[in-house]
This record gives sequence, structure tokens and C-alpha cells, in this order.
Amino acid sequence: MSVMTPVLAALLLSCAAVASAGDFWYSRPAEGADAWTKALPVGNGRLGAMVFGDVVSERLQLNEDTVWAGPPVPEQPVGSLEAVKQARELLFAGKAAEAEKVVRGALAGRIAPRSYQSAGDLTLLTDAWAALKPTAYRRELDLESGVASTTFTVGGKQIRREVFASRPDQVLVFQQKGGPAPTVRYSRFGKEAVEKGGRLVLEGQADHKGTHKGVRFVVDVATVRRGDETVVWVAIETDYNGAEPSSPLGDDLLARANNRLDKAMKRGYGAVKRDAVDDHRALMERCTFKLDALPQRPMPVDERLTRVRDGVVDLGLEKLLFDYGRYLLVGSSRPGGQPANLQGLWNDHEEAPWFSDYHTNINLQMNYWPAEVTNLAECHEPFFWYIDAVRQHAGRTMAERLGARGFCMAHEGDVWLYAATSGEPVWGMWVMGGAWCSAHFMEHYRFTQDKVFLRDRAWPVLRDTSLFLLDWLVPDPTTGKLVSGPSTSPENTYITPDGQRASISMGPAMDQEIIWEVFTNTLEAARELGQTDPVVDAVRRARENLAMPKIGADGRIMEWAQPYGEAEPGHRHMSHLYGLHPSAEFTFRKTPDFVAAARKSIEARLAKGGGHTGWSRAWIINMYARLHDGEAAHENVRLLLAKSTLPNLFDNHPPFQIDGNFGYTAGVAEMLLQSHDGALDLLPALPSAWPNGSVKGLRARGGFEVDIVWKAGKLVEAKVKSLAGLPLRVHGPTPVRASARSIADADGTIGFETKKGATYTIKPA
Ligand code: FUC
Repeated sequence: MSVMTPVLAALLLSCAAVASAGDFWYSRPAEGADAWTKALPVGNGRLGAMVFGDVVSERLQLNEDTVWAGPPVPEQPVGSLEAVKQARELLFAGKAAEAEKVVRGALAGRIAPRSYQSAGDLTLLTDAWAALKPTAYRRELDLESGVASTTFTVGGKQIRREVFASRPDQVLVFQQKGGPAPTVRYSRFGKEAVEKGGRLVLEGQADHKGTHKGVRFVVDVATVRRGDETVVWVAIETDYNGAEPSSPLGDDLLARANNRLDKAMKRGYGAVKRDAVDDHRALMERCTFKLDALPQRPMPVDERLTRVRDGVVDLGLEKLLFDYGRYLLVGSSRPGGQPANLQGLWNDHEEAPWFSDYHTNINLQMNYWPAEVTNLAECHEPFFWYIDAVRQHAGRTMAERLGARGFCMAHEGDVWLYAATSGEPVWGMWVMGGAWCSAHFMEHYRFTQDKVFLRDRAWPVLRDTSLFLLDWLVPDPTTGKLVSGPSTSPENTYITPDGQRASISMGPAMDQEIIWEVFTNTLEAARELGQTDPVVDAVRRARENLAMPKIGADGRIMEWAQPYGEAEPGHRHMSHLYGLHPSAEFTFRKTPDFVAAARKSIEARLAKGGGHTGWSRAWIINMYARLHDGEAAHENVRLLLAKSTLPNLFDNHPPFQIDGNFGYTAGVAEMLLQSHDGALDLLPALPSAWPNGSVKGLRARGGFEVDIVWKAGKLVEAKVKSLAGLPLRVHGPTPVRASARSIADADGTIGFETKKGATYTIKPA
């Protein structure tokens, strides 16, 4: 479906380039009404800054990942079960509008504004430069080191500024070399920091217009001047208690912050920077992606983006955006911290769009799609922590009030670890959030083969999810098959046979597909662990009796159990295609008819304007990769850059929402390597726009690390390192042979035993 014309192809040749360190730069500061989406992010998983790069008045907008407005936190309403039973009866009787009324009254609480918030702004003022005109200006983000820099010449002096967030020392650091010391100010939504003990201190509490008082925090700023060097150190500490969010920590926050600053300052800028860079680089350099093309005149990112909007294919930018997704995950999700939220870590609002929370009907999960495959498994940890914490508290209460054992989650959550149906039924009446997230635990095991994780972390989540689903499912009175509901197919609506618009139904395809996956994962985990828990038998029986997705008369996957009319045929969610991606229910080897039906469904969605949000477009890239359609996948890569990417390469919903960044990186990985269908599939969706390139350090299920080189659109060689010593099956774009003795299947897939730690070479046969 590529729309590449000969003119475009020619432009592609003349403009594309190998991206390298030093590609992510701009020739002017982030300014104007949309300055924030031009500024550059740094982060250590917990502390983040947006760097604007202004010469006279530099602004660093800061974040700390627990600064959230707070309680009261909603609970699943008492009486939910009665409402659910009533809604089920009404839905089975074809009375969707009445069912919706019941749900809206009894199950949908008010959405409360407990937003994730900015921690404030650090301003560095140099009045002496106000009347001067800087030259040789450049601001840059080095994805490898994690350092943002601004360089310029002013008043005959060369100035260099650097900003980074140190994970080892847990401080944010600004350094300026050359020029007078800037005047330092700190403020947050109109409140100014005050001097305390020689430091600039702002003590605050996140709230919503005086209500929803949440996390207390201290921002502590120290400035040190030595020669012509100025270093500004920032520590941010909060009273957020992850173990029990409703009981804030009682620590002296200022003492804690002062202590952080003392320690870091004693070590000095050089040592702190070296350790921060080492820590960051260690993760970044594990996985590299290269696309070869002709050299290009160096050009700032914003200008390159403009050209992409004009139809140019910029391979350097496509590569850069892949790296950026990894950079943003490293910057916003590290063990011990909060999961990456809707904006990752970076947010300048007091009340952010969707409160910058954790949406679990696509967004939070998409944030973690690149984690395993691009070799950042430890960045997945905050997600696991969060889901497990909800499981042990509000997720259990929610299940209980829905008459079930185990745990569940609805479509959104936040640092207060709540779980409850809320808002409008079209988004709020959906209890599959925890079930979908449970799949990530199994995937982590598949990639890492970490049995301890499987036993201690994944099994309790899978077991509790299965318990919930066993109790939640009910037999459809007509077919006797088990169905989920009342439930929305997030967040779509349909037309009932009598012409009304409705959202909830019984047995929407996505629910059934998620449940099939949970049950399948539970059975697989039980097998791996030798589990004899009675829940395993119950799961096996329920899976056999589960209503499965169906292909409609039009050849598409049916989004709802009945052939309802579509109210929004180009809807951004493609929930019913969950089985194609991220799940592996519809695959070429197992269910080719469903793969074909999924393709028809995507095409129909796109024909009606689907893919219009950044994350929706990113999901489509992943889906086309699973359809082994490199041309269509690449067309959506191009469209994501052209239509849904902001000047600082943040993903645009609109507004900024980070899921599309992560979904993009996962999608590119998916085009180069897949491992969900019983074998490693090398270059399953390589587009003609990427004729020459390589990727190193991708991870695959079964515990493999994979490097691939290709030329003229053909596989040259792959190296597969076996990390767990499991048998390996490999399938190439054309028949392949291995450096070990192998057996080939009819479809050209080769299989052989591996030794833990050994590397195998795969070449065209
Ligand atoms: C889902 C999507 C919206 C948005 C929100 C944060 O509900 O349907 O488009 O991304 O999450």
C-alpha cells in the first residue's frame, strides 16, 4: 500500500542518511506558544527536565514521578454486583439502552482530578546578554549519554551548557562553562522558592484548586561557582509511600534533599556526570539500529520533520525515532520508580490531559511494548510493581464488589493504586485492564526465561486474574458459551438493531481474546512450574467453553458478538484485533484465516480515517508487521512522523502522549524480528525503503539475543545468542541454514538444539 512515487523515491535517495550521535539537534531555542513540545527531555526514571535552551533566560521545567494530586481516591461502588447482574439480563434481552442506564447509575463513579503535576521551573537568567546577539547556536540531545547541551557564542565568548538527570546520585544537574553566573530562580505555578541555609527551597503539596491534596514535596537547589563554571544542583524529595500510598512517609524531606545535594556536590560534577552517563549508556548501547543511505547535509530535526511532512522519506529520522523510544523508556521507567505514565515522566501541567495517568485499555501497555524486545527488560519493572500493588489492594476490593475472587482493574489508574469502574460506560465499563496487563508478566518470562520471576511474580498475578475471570464469565443463554460483560469494546460504540447507539454488550471480541490469552498463559505457566493448583483445571475447562472471536459475513473480525452496525467505522481503537497484536492468537502458522480477517479489519478502519491518533498509528505499524507487510508498515512509519510527531519528536495524540513513541519503537522492532509464532522470524516485514541496514541486540522469546544484517533488501546474516539453552527454530525471508546441524520443516523453518551462552550464525541457504 506504499504511496511512494518515483519523485519520492528520488528524494529518498538524496535526503536519507545514517543517523548517528549528533543527529538530534536544533539551530534555535524552544520558543513560542508550543515551546514545551520543542524542548528536549532528560530523565533518570524518577527525575526529569525539559530543556528549552534559551540564551538569556534558560528554562528547565522539572518533574518528579510521584508529584500527584491526591485523595479521596475512588473505590468500586458497593452494590456493583447487583447492577452487573441487572445489566447482563437486560443485554441478553436486547435492551442495551436500559443496561447502559443501569451501569451509568451504579457503576460509573465520578472521575476525580488527581493529576500528575509539574514540579516547577528552574530559571537561569543572564541579563548581561539581553542586548547581545548570540551566534553559532546549537542545542542537542545525546541519546547515548543522556546529556542535553546548548552551545553558542555571545559577547565574543563560547558558552556550553549541559543538563542531565543522574540515576546513581538522584540529582538533576545543570552546568554552564563560560560567561557570568546566571541568576537562579525556582517557582511553581506562581509560588517562588525561598532561601534556606544558602539553598533555594520550595516546599509544596500537589493538589487540585485546594482540594485533592496529594503528595508533599521539596525542591532543593544549590548553585556553585568556580572560575567561569557554574553548576546548579537540584534534588526533589517527596513523601509518597509506594508501599501504602494513603500513609505518606513521615521523613524530613528537606533533610533528605539536602543530604542528596551534599553527597553529590562532594563527589563533584565530573564524577557525578561520568557515573550518570555510564549508567544511561549501558542500557542504550545494548540495542542499535542502523539504516544505510547516502550522506546528507546536516539539518536540524525540526527542518527534517517539515520535509517529511512534504513527503520526503527520511531514514535517519526513522532510525532516530526508534532510538528515542528506548531513550524515553530509560528516562521514565527504572526499577524502584513509577511506571511511565501518559506523558512518560514529562509534564508541565497542573491538570494534565487525562491527568497524565495510567490508562490500561491500550496506553500503559503500549508504553511497555518495546521493553523486552529492545533489550530493556529491567525498565519493565515499575509496571510489574504497579500491577502487583493494585492486585494486592484496590484490585482485590474491586473484584470482591463484582462478586469475584482474585483481582481486576478497569481502564485507568494512578499512583494511588486505585481500581474502579468510572466515567461513561463507553470507556469506564471495562474490567479487563488487569487481565491485559497480566500478559506482560508472561511475556517477561518468555523473553528472559527467568523461572524465579515466573514463580514469584507472574504466577500470583496470572492465578488471581484467572480466578477473577472464572467468576466474572457467564454463559450466554443462547449458545451456552462463556462471555464477559457488561463490557465496552474500548472505547467504541455500535448501532443496535433498533437503530440506537450503544457501547456496552456481552462478549465483545477484545474481552474474549484477552481472556483466552490469560487462560492460555495460566496453563503454560502452570506447566512450566509444575503447578497442581486446582485453579488450573477450572481454567482448562473454562477455556474450552469460552466464546471465541468470529469472522463476520464481510470477512472481518467481528468487534461484537452480534453483527451490529458500526457507529464509528474509523475508530482509533482496534480492540478486536488484540489477537493479532499484542497477543498471538491470530498467527500465520496457527490461524491464517483470522490473520486474513484481521487484515480486512485494519484496511476497513484505515479507509474510514483510523490511525488518526499517534498511538493508533503506532499500533497499526505493529499490526502490519504481524501481517508481514513491510510496505504498509513503512507507510504508517512515514505517516506517524508526518502527522503525529511534534518538533521534539514527542508523539502527538494530539496533544502530546508518549504511548505512540513507545509503540513506534516496538513496531520497528516487530518489522525486523518476531518470535510470537513458534519460531524466530527474521526480517518478517522489511520494507523496500530500508534496503541496507542492521540491528543488534534485539531480544526474542525463548531467551535469545539477535543481531541481523541485510543488504539490497536481503538477509546477509543473523547471529543468535542462546541465553537459556533452549531449542531454537528460525525462519528467514528466504530459506536459511545455520552454523549448527538443523532439521528443516516444509515451510523452511529450521530447528536445532542450543547451548546456553553459545552464538549461532544463520545465513541464506
Ligand atoms: C484512551 C484513548 C484516548 C486517549 C486516552 C488517554 O482512552 O481512547 O484516545 O489516548 O486513552
